[in-house]
Amino acid sequence: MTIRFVTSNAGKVREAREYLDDDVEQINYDYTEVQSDDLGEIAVTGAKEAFAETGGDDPVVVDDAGLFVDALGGFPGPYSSYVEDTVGVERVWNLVEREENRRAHFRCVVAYYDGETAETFDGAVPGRIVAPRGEGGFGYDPIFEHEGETMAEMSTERKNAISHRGRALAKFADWLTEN
Ligand code: ITT
Ligand code: NA
Repeated sequence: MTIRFVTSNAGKVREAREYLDDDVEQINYDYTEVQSDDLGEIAVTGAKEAFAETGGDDPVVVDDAGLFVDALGGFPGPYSSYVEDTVGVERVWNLVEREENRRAHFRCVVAYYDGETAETFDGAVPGRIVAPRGEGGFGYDPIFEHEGETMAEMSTERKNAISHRGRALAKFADWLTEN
């Protein structure tokens, strides 16, 4: 089976390819991101729209993720993409730099839709915000540290083993095998 991963983010596709046995094809379709605090709702709505608008029979997957910083009341959360594009990750570190509590977590929801069945799979990973380190990964990876390493310092395999997306992909892969 081919899974059509609807995203503009090649980093997500790289991680999914390393995780899933199925073929993963990137589809650059810009689905509507509904305004919601619920990553699952955003992803399912996007998956249904992408399936309807792009044609084709292969199932689609949409992945909605975000960084939630405790000391900032969960910011940037659902606005993570906008914040990365406008202020950038270095300045998110600057916002947290003087805080005593630098805890944060990443969340990810993978939504699957095949024209009939819609399913979501989620994952989260705790960590802390640090000064940028590392060249790998993408997005907020350089400022997100988990067990002593930033996600940008990890191999894709290591990131998948512990990350929000890896956990969501693991549930998704189990579900695919059972269905
Ligand atoms: P698509 O919506 O096209 O899939 P996107 O990069 O905008 O691509 P999201 O809205 O899910 O994807 O991502 C929200 C932000 O969080 C965005 O700035 C990403 O770079 C970042 N992000 C998502 N997953 C991440 C990860 O595993 N590590 C670091 N940053 C991540
Ligand atoms: Na998104």
